Amino acid sequence: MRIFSGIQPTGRKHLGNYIGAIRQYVEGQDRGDPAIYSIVDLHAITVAYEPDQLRTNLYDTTAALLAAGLDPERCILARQSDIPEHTELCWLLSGVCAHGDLNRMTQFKDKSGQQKDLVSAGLFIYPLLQAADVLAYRADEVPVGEDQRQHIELMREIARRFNERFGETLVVPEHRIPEIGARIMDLQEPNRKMSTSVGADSGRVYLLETEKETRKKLGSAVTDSGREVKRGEGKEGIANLIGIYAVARGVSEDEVEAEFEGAGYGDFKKAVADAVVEFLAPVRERYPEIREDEAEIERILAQGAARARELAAETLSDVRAAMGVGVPRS
Ligand code: AQP
Repeated sequence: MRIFSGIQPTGRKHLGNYIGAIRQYVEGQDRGDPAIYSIVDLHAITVAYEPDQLRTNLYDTTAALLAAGLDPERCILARQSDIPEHTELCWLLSGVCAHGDLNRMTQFKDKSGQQKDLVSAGLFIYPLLQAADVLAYRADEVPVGEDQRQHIELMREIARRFNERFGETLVVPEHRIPEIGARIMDLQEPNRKMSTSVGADSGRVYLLETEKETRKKLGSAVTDSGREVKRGEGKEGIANLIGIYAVARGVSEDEVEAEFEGAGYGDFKKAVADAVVEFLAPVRERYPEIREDEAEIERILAQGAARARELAAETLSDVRAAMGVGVPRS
């Protein structure tokens, strides 16, 4: 089974990214044959950004993934822009991707509204590049958080349409969305997902911040006027904390409710903070040493790119042949 997922080198990764995506990557590296993880720098240029900052963020994100447990000997870890097959396939697939489908993408609607100076064409075709990222490897499975469901549906549709038009060439991938923690909510506005670009810092726990900061944010997470540690109508804040605690401790949400029956919100929040601090401690401990060695990060990415390119080139050769593009195969 081939696994592929991409993660943007944008800003500092948060608990939502860790629970929804990164933790699944680590688990997938022994199931994947292979598991391919891409730091998708070409996606990050679709909104306003600084070139120097992009490079720094790329090292930060790669080091965070390694610190989280990705092992370059057990998976392929590569930088998207090192593999030109992604962008070539994006263009080739544009012939079977409906403009109307891209127009319906809710992430584009949300993100285009946030842009101050320019809504780039790249932001509009972002899901098409994402489809190319996955389809280039004929991946069977794509681990992502809930917010990516619509994009995965689109890439499935693109693969199906390609195969109908040009013959069976691409694999129609399945998403892998975690049962608990698929949508970690903002701690201050629990009706909205925890996000890199929207909301105050106090609403997101960063993967790499101090224990003190994490405790403070979880301690002041918005709850409700009730008392019971239970999920339910109007209890989005508590439900979010129940999900976070369940993931951090590796138990079910029902078990969390049973454990905290009769406890107050204050005690519960303290327990959540303890659990999250312990959950993230190994990543935080390993990170500084890994991040320091940029030459080693580049070596790992180059090794990953070489392996990834071999796989992507095979698909591209078949796609070109099926589409009647380029020199005919002998
Ligand atoms: N709140 C979340 N809960 C669970 N999973 C989440 N993901 C993102 N937010 C949550 C998952 O993280 C992966 C990486 O996402 P990305 O590469 O798109 O990173 P990003 O855009 O920098 O992160 P955000 O927070 O999603 O940014 P905004 O909100 O600014 O767009 C994906 O698998 C995603 O599902």
